[in-house]
Amino acid sequence: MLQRRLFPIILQQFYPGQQETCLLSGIPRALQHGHRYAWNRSKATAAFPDVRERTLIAVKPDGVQRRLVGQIIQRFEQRGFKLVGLRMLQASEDLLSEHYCELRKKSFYHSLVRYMTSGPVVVMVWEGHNVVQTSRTMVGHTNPAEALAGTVRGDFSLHVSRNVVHASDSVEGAQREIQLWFKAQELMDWDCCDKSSTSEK
Ligand code: IDP
Ligand code: MG
Repeated sequence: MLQRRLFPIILQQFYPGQQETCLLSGIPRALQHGHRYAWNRSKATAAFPDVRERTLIAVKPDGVQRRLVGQIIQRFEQRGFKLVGLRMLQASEDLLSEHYCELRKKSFYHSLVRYMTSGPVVVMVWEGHNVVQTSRTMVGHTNPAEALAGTVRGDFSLHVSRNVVHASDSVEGAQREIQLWFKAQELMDWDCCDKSSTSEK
């Protein structure tokens, strides 16, 4: 009974059906969606802490140019995450301005967009337990000079303006970015035959 009531809530969490814009990015989520959002979220996450948590990982143009796509995919596969979406594309300035909407006022914003449009990117959606936080750790500090060895940025890059890879920084951010880069039908639902070996669930 409880599960029947919670599943639609969870589906709404992960597939809200509407592409959000950044126009509301300065406003707290609970206010954007009303109190029900906050209530639903806390109920849903309490019952199913990480059901189908997904994140957006992108190999940036420098990573593609340097033929690092395979090694980056391998790290996420090796860790036990499940690949549910993959696209190679030349990103437009419009898409990047949505993707990096929080950085539009930064001094480096225009050079960031130039860098991100300088060649194709490979964008992926990965799924699994705590994938957002774990992938941030795997990717490493924004500035490669501070990134630890063993992280993607710590192993493959030198400078903050060429840091090889993007990873969403929160569950909400991941949902927004996934909707920006992928249509719902481009994401694959499939069962990993080894899922009981990588997680209890
Ligand atoms: P993140 O990629 O680790 O989440 P953000 O602060 O969200 O870091 O910045 C987005 C991207 O903007 C960085 O990955 C990097 O490519 C670029 N960036 C951030 N800070 C600088 C900077 O000081 N100079 C140049 N580029 C920067
Ligand atoms: Mg970021």
